[in-house]
Amino acid sequence: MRIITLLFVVLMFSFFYSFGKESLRNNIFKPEYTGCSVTISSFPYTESFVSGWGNWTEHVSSNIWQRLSVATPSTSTGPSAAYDGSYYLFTEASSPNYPDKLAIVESPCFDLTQENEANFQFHYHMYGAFTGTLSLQVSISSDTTWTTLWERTGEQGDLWYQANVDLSAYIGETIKVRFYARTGLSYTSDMAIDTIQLVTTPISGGTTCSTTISTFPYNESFESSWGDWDEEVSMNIWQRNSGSTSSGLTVHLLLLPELIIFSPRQVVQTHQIKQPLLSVLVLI
Ligand SMILES: [Ca+2]
Repeated sequence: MRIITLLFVVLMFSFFYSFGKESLRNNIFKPEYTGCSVTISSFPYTESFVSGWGNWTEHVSSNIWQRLSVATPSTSTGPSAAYDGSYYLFTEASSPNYPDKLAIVESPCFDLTQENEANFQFHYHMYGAFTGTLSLQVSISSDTTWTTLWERTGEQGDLWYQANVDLSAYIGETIKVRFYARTGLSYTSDMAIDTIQLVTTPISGGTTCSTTISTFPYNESFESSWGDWDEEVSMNIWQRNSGSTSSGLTVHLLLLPELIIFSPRQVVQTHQIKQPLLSVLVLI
């Protein structure tokens, strides 16, 4: 009987200890709505963190999101420089900020009540063997619910990528967005963001048809030019070439969706990594 009683006490202690830890965790990282201290209603909106954090704020004083102008302190993770200008924000994943530590940085509010179109653009950098997850979430200002609109998990290569997120579903609302990051299993999880924009016009090159092909079969071999293919704005990663590439260690391998090239009717998805071997294009 004593043994049964002892087991019961241990089980109850274990339950309340776990519950307490989870409750504490939820309190610390409670995703509550924090109001609109600043509301942006003039577009296009741009923030490159040139002179500070702009109107972006870290949500829970976790001090994981940091503003930096040089390479992140740890090797083999994080960018070596900003995408634009000198400064960017990144998750400092060095101890004690891993594993699985939550870091949130929130935008000001954006008034979309007078707009007919809205696209959110940003550059992100996720380099490191144990890179965690970076999400972009949105909330209507009168709501406490956050909806994930974009998400990447794991290493994406030592590159800055551009993400374009359609906010047309939020036309007529005042919204706030936030970057919701979870660090990975080690310090090699420095995830960075830079050059954030909210534009109320169609995204250049991505959503409009500069040329429409209506005669088939269609063929493009890039012999004399790019044809009617365009690289997405400011990427400058795709290049037209003959012969071998200048480096034998750079290849393109399909791994995750990343809009790089737009044709009149097709989108090419590609992912660039540092390991050599293979080059694949997939049309969807
Ligand atoms: Ca910048």
